Amino acid sequence: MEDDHITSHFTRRDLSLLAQSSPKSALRVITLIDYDCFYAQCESVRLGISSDVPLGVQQWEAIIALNYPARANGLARGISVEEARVKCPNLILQHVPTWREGCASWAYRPVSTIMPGTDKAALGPYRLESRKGLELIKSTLPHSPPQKIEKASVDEMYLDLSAQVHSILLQRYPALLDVESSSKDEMLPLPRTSVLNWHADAVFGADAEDDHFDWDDIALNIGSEIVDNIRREIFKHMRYTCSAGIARNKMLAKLASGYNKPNHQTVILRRGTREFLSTHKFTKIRGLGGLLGTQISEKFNTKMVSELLAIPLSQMKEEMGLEVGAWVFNVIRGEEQSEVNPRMHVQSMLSAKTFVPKIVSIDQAAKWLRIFVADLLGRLDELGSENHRISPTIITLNHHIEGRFGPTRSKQTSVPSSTLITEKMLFNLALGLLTQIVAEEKSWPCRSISLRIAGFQSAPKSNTLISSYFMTNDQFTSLGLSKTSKEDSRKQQTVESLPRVY
Ligand code: TTP
Ligand code: CA
Ligand code: CA
Repeated sequence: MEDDHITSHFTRRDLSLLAQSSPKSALRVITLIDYDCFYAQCESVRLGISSDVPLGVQQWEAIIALNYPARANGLARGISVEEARVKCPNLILQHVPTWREGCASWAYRPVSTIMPGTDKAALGPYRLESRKGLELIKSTLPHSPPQKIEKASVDEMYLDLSAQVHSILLQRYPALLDVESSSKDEMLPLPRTSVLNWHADAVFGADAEDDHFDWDDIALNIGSEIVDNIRREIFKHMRYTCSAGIARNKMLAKLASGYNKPNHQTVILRRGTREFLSTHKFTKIRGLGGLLGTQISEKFNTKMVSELLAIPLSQMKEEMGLEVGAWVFNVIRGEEQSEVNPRMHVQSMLSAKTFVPKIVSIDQAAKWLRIFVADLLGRLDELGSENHRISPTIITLNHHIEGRFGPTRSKQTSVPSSTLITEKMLFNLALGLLTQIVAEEKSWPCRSISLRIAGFQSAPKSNTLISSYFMTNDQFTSLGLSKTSKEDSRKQQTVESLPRVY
């Protein structure tokens, strides 16, 4: 046969690294799935509004999410409500739900009644949808090999599909099993496949003439099929569309997910990487969006990947430092090996409110403490699982007389581990802390108060003897949580008006 003398670029070692989902595997399959206009879709599905009607999600006077029909009318995130109404008179605007001073739970309220003085944005419904989507994805994937899913934000997740793709590869190409006995360094036979159904809307590198598909292409092809199926399931069960990128690492997968929005998926093959990256400004690359990206564009006087490719490694290292220089040199060539990390990294949670006008009494503050507690407990529930409840061991109250950038007084106490965590119990602890602060010096009028819980532990739900069932450090880590240390607590999750939480 014609291709008998041609071998794959990959070895049996590459195949076994794929089975282990090793970041070093040259055959890796990573995807990033991102919901299209997430909050806007949550609202249009909840309200039963057709997806072709322009819709935006409002928080105070800002619009924080817009669906694609609204974007087609020239609207972009950040536009004011007033301006949006002028540009797109048939725009439907839905305000995010709010917590309200004196009310026990968040609710969707008439927009005319929502005031920053009395309300606090509640993003629970979006987090809940996000969580449902994650559970659905888990249910579409086999349990073995173990699933590797990283929730990267409220509406996106990375999946390392390598191990699953490996099992499918062996089922579909049983000849690969025959190389089981050969040396790890021996080149694999080339796949005898010249036509592939890509299950994708764009594939970079698929049309290279005279080129044979190799195992990395086949692996990404299988990945694309899995992702296509996941997206169909999400639409079928939740009516949400999402976009996805499928590639050999997180950086390419993320960039590819945004290539063809909405409701499309894009595959980047090795030989298509350069073509794909050259169409982008390097500031779009994960890790190059911030200060580092600015430094590079100033140093080399360009924003385009294509122009940076001309800079030799030695010069890149000289200008950017050895490590950063090497990283940049590789990443603009599409080489990157960061892991898909299923840990949630939640070390603490904060609920806060800035008061306009300032509040003047402990009674007023108490109403907000109730809201903080309800907010935090709702989020704790989301962190737990069917069988385990997560509880904090430390609660801290911060009092900012002039706002969060002014002088701050804090009090902290431990949360008893032997009793059930209830709203009442946390509220009493918080109120006790505030009472201590107020007793020490003049505390009113006050601009802002926040409540933080930390030191999370996990306990089985059905058991009343909670304290004897606390997990060991290792068990805890495997759950995706880590014990909080002083060091850790600096990297906290903060949530007030910014909806960007885990
Ligand atoms: P994104 O994924 O950045 O945006 P999107 O899903 O609305 O639109 P796209 O189709 O382009 O992916 O953010 C997800 C949600 O997070 C978004 O629906 C609203 C919220 N969000 C904010 O509230 N403020 C922000 O600045 C950003 C970027 C997002
Ligand atoms: Ca999105
Ligand atoms: Ca996103």
